[in-house]
Amino acid sequence: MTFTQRLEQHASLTSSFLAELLSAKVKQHSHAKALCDAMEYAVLNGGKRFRPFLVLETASLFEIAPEKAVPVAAALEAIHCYSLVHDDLPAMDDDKLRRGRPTVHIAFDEATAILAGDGLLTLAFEILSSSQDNKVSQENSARQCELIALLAKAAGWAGMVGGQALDLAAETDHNLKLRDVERIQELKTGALITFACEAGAVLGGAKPPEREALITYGQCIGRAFQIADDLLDIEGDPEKLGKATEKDGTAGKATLVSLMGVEKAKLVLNDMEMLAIESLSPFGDKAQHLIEAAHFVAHRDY
Ligand code: GRG
Repeated sequence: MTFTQRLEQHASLTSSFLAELLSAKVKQHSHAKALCDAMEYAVLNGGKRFRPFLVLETASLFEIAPEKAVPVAAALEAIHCYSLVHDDLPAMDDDKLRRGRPTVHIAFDEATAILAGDGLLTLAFEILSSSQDNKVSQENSARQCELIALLAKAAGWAGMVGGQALDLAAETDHNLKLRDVERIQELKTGALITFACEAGAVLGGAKPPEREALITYGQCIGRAFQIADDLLDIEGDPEKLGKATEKDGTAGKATLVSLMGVEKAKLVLNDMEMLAIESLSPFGDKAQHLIEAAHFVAHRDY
């Protein structure tokens, strides 16, 4: 199976899980139909589902079947989708197009978009805390609590939300150094990607060195993901990306690429790909799909 087929297979499993869950919610909460519709619109609209892929693949290193890991993958994707909805709002990036369609506040309205984001954030923790598979033994209960705490930290003020706050403040700071931008990106983009990789280790009861190896992999992939995103903002095709490009340059915003230059950024991107692949050495051939994922991140065009 090629990497793309594997990515699509995991995406479809995650999408089905979320679609079923959301359609059950629509039936239960028909009084809040616009909210439920907006949540569905935000989640079931394509997207690479790269973070769920990382959860399912890292879990599979420990023989955890995709069906067992999918609640964690879906919870993480719900948080990622919420962050995109809120990031697109007029008070943040003010974007009109996401995944090739009008953003949630354009398709619905601003208040509904805010609530849909809130609904998806809390849905993630509902999924993680009520997943039956995670409850069958005391050991699994401990892993479930650990996942909840890790995801809360990765998504919250000391992770993605904190990174977004620093990113907003950075818009008016013209003295930013490379280290400052790296820190912002580590939090804003890297924290959820690193969580995705550590989650597989937690689900699989990994030994400490295996868990460390997957955290390192996640950190390298996260950094590569952001450099690739900055490069796509300059060199990418808006139609393929399903969103506007050249936003950072127009806003005069410092990015990893604007501070390093395109050539150096591409070298660092290659280094991150290599370091990510090296970190997988404890897993041997079992990590083939994760090796391909590192390549995909560094060379993606969407
Ligand atoms: C509003 C709390 C809050 C956080 C926003 C995720 C984020 C933080 C902002 C999005 C802005 C952005 C372009 C970040 C760069 C990396 C990124 C998250 C890109 C989008 O992720 P993909 O490429 O998107 O995985 P798909 O659509 O494939 O899911």
